Amino acid sequence: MLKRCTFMAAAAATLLFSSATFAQYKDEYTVSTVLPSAFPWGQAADKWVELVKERSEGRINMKVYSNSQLVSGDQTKEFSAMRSGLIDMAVGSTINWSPQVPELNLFSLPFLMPDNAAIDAITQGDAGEAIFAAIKKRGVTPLAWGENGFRELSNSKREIKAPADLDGLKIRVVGSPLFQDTFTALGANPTQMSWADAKPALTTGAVDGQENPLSVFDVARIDQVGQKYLTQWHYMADPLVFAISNRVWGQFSPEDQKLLKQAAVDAGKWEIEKSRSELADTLAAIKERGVKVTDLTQAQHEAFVEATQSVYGKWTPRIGEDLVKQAQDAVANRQQ
Ligand code: X2X
Repeated sequence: MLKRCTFMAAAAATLLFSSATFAQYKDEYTVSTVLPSAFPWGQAADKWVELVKERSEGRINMKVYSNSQLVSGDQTKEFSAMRSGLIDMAVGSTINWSPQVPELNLFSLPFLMPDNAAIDAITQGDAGEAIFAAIKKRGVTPLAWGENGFRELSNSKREIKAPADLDGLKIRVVGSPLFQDTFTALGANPTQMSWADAKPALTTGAVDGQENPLSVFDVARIDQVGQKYLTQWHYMADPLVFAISNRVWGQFSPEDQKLLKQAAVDAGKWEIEKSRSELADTLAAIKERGVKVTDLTQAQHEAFVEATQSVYGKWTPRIGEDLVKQAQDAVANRQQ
């Protein structure tokens, strides 16, 4: 009898201890994205959800809410909503979170990263770690990297081969004021608006052009709204970050934190490889639909680099001198 009582007391204590340490899990965790499942970005989120469900044997359930619907279409509010716990998790773009995390503007510095190896050298090295620390400090726990891709320039008016060709063109941009500065430096007329508003604005001709990765141009059929010219200038690439609100993160047991993180790492790797390997086919499909695709010569490329130098002067102090230097060193020393 005594033995039995002791056992029951111990069992009760264990129960009490575990429920005090880890709050009851929610039936479902919200995962915010801008782009839905037809795009690599949405597929990255889907993969994360699937891996977590499988590996937790259905204990942890996540549901993707795309088109920034949890923030009424305003993608630049996603980070704040996650920080405050209105959104549990997200697979978000560095561009959209840069108003709240100034360090994320690093990736938007024009022509910082010439190729995929340069992106990887930053995200997988010390600079990437410093960026994750900056995100964590602002209330969100970053778990892994994904990729939206190199952003190319399209417009309805003319072929763009030199900064002068951009003169006066109205270009839709998103996110941080850095984009205003880049496009103003190039002589264009940038207008900030959400993705939800972008296609209608292109359709009515309220704007002449936009910049997005080839996969986005292709899947969203941007050519159908009069975007006949596309310049592959690779001026920047926005990594995606798999992340979870600090408030929610603390409620998971250490084992489940590990599970969530590993699933994000695996989903991110899968998505990055997939989207990079699909790029050539995507480009071919875009050309086939009659879009005039322009590649720049080295000299033409240099003219764009030159014209956007002022952005570094203004934005390096805001991003952090050390971080910019760390990233530039990583790019210079990258493995090809
Ligand atoms: O709005 C965009 O251009 C998009 C979909 O690429 C981002 O969310 C950064």
